[in-house]
Amino acid sequence: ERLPALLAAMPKAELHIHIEGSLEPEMIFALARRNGVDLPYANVEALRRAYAFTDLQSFLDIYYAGASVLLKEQDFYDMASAYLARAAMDNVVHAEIFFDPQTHTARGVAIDTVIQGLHRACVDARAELGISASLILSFLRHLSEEDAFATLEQALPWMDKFIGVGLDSSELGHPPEKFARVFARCRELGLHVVAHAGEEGPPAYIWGALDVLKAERIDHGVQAVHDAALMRRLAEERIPLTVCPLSNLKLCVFPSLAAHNLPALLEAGLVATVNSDDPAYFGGYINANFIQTFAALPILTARHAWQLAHNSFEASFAPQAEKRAWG
Ligand code: ES4
Ligand code: ZN
Repeated sequence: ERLPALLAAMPKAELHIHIEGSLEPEMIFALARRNGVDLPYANVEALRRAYAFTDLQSFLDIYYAGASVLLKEQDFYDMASAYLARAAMDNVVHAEIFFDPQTHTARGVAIDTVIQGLHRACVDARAELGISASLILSFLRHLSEEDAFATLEQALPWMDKFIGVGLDSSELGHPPEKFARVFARCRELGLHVVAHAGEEGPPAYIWGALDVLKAERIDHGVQAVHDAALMRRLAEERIPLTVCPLSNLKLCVFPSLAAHNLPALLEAGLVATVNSDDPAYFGGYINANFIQTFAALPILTARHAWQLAHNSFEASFAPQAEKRAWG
């Protein structure tokens, strides 16, 4: 079978990866030791055993606990460097990486520490791995819009080190409209804007992300299939969806990969992409997402593989010339 080899070897862009979700249990324990942070888990195996999620919130509780070991600039550098080295092995040539500053500033870590460490890893990865990497600052939607504004304010001196903003964390009960003003300000500042919507939330949240936040891409968006008018809108405006199959499986959005709607999204002509979301927690990096999804859905062929790789470049915020060179 040559399809897994093609999926692994094809150059691709990764557009939906939370850098805090790339923190492997081994690195969590190494950083805990280095920084003298106490963890509520005895060892790596005990932590891994806690990775049995039932929904988004059950994951987020453990994900925020894992991030508590990140204190120094070098910690953020080491985390992002490890991800970029791993992504390069999967033939990722371009990555747009979410980071959650509020997860760190709430613990007293300066946003300068976070951004400088992550940015230095992106610069070094280009020189050492030939991978291009950009950062997207993501607001936590379970916190207030006022808190998001304060975070944007703290990030202003570092505006040249991130290309856009996103919206993540607990979706249900926190619709996009809650962040209308701060996203308007981000657009005025010339930042790209994306938002998680339609992961667990209804199609109305995807409409809100498009109409109110003016999101250029929708992260997840898999609930769009329940709204025919929305599907037409996404197809006509070529609004990309950054789909994360193993994330959807582990958070019980779909009962199995065989039940995933990626084929329906592609069939409807949407600019769907495949991404890893939180690879250390969901059991695989981007190539594992491709290979396991294609194995579970034999309707997907080499033609779909090419389409998904092509979509990942079209959907990226890389300069037009680079997108064309990648294909
Ligand atoms: C996330 Cl899977 C997912 N959904 C929403 N917010 C997130 N932050 C990190 N992973
Ligand atoms: Zn995500």
